[in-house]
Amino acid sequence: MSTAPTPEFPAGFRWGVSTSAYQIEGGVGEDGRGPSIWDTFARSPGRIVDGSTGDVACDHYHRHAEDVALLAGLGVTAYRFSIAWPRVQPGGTGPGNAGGLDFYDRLVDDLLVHGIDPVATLFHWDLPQPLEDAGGWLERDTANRFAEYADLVAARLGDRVRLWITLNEPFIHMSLGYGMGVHAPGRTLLFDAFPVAHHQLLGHGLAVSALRARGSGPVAIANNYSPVRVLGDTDADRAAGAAYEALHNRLFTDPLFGRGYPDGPAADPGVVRDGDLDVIAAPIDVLGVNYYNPTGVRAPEEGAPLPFELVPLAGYPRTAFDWPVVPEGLRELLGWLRDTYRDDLPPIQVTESGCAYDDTPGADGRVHDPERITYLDGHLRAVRAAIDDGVDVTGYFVWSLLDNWEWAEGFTKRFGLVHVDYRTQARTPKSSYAWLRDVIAASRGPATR
Ligand code: PNW
Repeated sequence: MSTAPTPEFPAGFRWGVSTSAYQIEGGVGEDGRGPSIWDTFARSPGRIVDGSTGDVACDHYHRHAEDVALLAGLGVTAYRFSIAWPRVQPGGTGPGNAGGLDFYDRLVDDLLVHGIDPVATLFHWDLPQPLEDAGGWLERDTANRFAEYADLVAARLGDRVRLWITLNEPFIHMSLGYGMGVHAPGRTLLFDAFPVAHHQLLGHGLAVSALRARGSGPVAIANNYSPVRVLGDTDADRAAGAAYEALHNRLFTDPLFGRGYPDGPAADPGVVRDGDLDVIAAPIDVLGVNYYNPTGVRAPEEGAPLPFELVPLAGYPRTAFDWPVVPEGLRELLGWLRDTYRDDLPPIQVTESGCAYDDTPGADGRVHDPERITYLDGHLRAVRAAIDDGVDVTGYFVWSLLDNWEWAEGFTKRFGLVHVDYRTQARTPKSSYAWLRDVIAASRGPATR
């Protein structure tokens, strides 16, 4: 970490933390919630490294008041959470479930009482199981169901949510969920998963219209991006880099800005119908950017199944996930978005940035996580540098408030600013929490506190 204080940010810069429903809520059988694909997936033997499920997770469903108090103590101006579709519309279609809607209604009100902007993600991967039984995102109708669900939520919360995020990381949901089978629903279709990309994007566009029709506040999508580092200097290496860039960085972004699909992933005319691209290009107010690390790419071996080979980047510190720590990659990425999408690009908010480390309480009960402080300091400097480069970045959300259930990794990866003891559910703010609190306070200044 640099010894200079973390730089200040423009007035009104949004300081936040992010979570998602299945990763923190628990309470899976309560108040009329229906099953999600993650309930099913986590129960299938061998899918989750520690054999755990999200049945209890951080028990946020019962401890939300304590968690909002932690947000208030941190001084964030926004909290990004996700709404569990199976909680508010258990069948994936039809009437809403009052018990589920009431939970989010209370959460939103509690945030507003504490002066925290509610930022609500509508889909963070927990599809109602009945929709998966009907084909999931491989089915076009799931896009229509998603818009109907967005309307239902907006009817209840639309007057108070300050930023809507339609989808979280549709690329990861497609690739790990439907391509590789590492996430729910556990399908292994590789490139045949393309309809999942189109139907998610179509659902996004239809949901934007539904939210607008309700007069709701600003709308965004949260994509994950990874700057591509081409390793090697042959034309084949560069072509591999371009192929990976099209898949990871452009497939879910070019169509948002009226550019259609990039070359490569084939836009099957049986899937992409007339008018769909106009629906998908409905204007958005903010682009949500989730950034973790760059990707090393080179040409594949002859006859390999993929048009690129991914290579771990050497020479960087690594997190407990073995992901390289490359703060300058965030500045590079923000510049790439500006240079690629130019006048079409709305303001950006970094909707996820964070790291997993093996944080354990010391003998004094405190949790020291200096690596996370170094990580956040570096990434905030990268955002500040991008703003100085002329990129319009209006917010930064840390993943995550709490240690939580990290999908296929179960409870083995701790991303939180707050440590969670999963036996007692005790929350212990880590040293990074105190550090970030001070950074936010210094940046916001006394007048806005
Ligand atoms: C994101 N990858 O997922 C999600 O939005 C969060 O729910 C998750 O907890 C967080 O990042 C940390 O993993 C990702 O394989 C999952 O590159 C996998 C990848 C990236 C992001």
